[in-house]
Amino acid sequence: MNFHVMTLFPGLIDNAMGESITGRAIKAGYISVNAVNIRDFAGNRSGSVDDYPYGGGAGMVMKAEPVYMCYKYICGQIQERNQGTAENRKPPVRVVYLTPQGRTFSQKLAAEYADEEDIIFLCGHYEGIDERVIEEIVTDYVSIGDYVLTGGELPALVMMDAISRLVPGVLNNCISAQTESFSGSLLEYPQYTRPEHWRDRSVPPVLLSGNHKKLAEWYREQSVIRTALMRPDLLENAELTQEERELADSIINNL
Ligand code: 6GU
Repeated sequence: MNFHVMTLFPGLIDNAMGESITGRAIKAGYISVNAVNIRDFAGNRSGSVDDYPYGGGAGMVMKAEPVYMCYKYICGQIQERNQGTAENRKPPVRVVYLTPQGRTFSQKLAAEYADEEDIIFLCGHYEGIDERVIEEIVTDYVSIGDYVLTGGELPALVMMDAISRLVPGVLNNCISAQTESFSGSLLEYPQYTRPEHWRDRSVPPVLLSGNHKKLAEWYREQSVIRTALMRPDLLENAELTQEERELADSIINNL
């Protein structure tokens, strides 16, 4: 997976992605991060990338041409890399514009993006970007939730994090990406580590039993209970047995 990010703050992207699991995945070659500074394509000595909005109003708008030149530069990099390979015959790379006006990001969309070879993110700042370059290059409009941030960098980082952990090899235990929260529409069961007794709380005895069948049943039951308590809305799309459905309903009806 090759992430490309058009941004005015490439340091924010590189520094965040360089840490923890994504940092390790970059070093190991499972993912790459190419943060490109839109300011490098300002095409004037002052390096200005924004201007006053036509029609007036508060704030500044990012100019079309620097964004377009930045996009063309990244397309050139991708094309050069794919020269003479089968990748060269693939459909055009998706360009994701981070905007609170977009569709809400989800685990399903993360899984869809994880299948792509390249993704280009466009991070806006100021009051927005000249609509014409958005119309020209953007394929996907994505938001990370119903609140307004100062720019698209944090949303791009959120998305890259969620996508990265679905790329084969990034997590050392390949089943953990699947079994965790949201895959299968159930939340994750609670986890415990040593000591067995902490203050006046003990680890559930079943976890010490070593009985794998009992353990699997307990994990599953805890996931159902937890989802019913914390996110009953998720149960609509969950695949539950008759027994599990009754357990969930009894929890919801007793709230
Ligand atoms: Cl993608 N961008 C901005 N600026 N604010 C947001 C967002 C994106 N998603 C939620 N809030």
